[in-house]
Amino acid sequence: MKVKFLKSIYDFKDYKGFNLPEFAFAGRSNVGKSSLINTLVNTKIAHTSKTPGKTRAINFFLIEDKYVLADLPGYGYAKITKEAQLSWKELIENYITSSKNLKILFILADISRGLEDEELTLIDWLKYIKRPYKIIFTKTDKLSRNELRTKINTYKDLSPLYFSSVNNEGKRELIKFIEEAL
Ligand SMILES: Nc1nc2c(ncn2[C@@H]2O[C@H](COP(=O)(O)OP(=O)(O)OP(=O)(O)O)[C@@H](O)[C@H]2O)c(=O)[nH]1
Ligand SMILES: [Mg+2]
Repeated sequence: MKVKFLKSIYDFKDYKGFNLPEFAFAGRSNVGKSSLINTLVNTKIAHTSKTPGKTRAINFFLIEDKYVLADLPGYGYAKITKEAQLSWKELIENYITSSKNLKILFILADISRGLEDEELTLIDWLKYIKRPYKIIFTKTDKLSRNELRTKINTYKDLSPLYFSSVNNEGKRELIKFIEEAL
């Protein structure tokens, strides 16, 4: 896949859009947003880390000269200052409410944790502002086949996607989902 880094923004006033459809990845810090982007495009273009709080800006990547992926900073990471937490929150919320090109917001959640308060609050808010979203459960490689089957059954009403950056599970389905949304 052809991929090019476009830009990082730390402040929403620096966002002008790219006149292309955008897909953004939100989720708790360390859930695997940057890893997912790298897996999707077969390139280590987004920075990843074992330490939560790695992605501090919104990073935009151009894919196949056709659409844009946005890697958002993670939420729910307590070890940064209140001030930084608020500025990330503001950046993410401004982006989600104001981007005219945002097609779908992907909400990533670790399959082992499931959906917690942060995810449920985000989903309620997206419904309220009428923004399309899709849930992606990450790190499916950490579960046994049986555990995974149980989870798939539990969450079937949400029609989520399942993804692993370790064994590429769900990669084709996610690409297909994006292509169909375009
Ligand atoms: N087992 C497993 N580990 C993963 C997977 N995806 C990511 N990780 C690991 O989880 C950690 C965090 O990954 P990142 O992709 O940096 O997470 P992030 O959501 O971008 O984190 P922030 O930028 O801090 O918000 C790294 O140690 C990754 O190697 C996965 O599918 N399976
Ligand atoms: Mg990241």
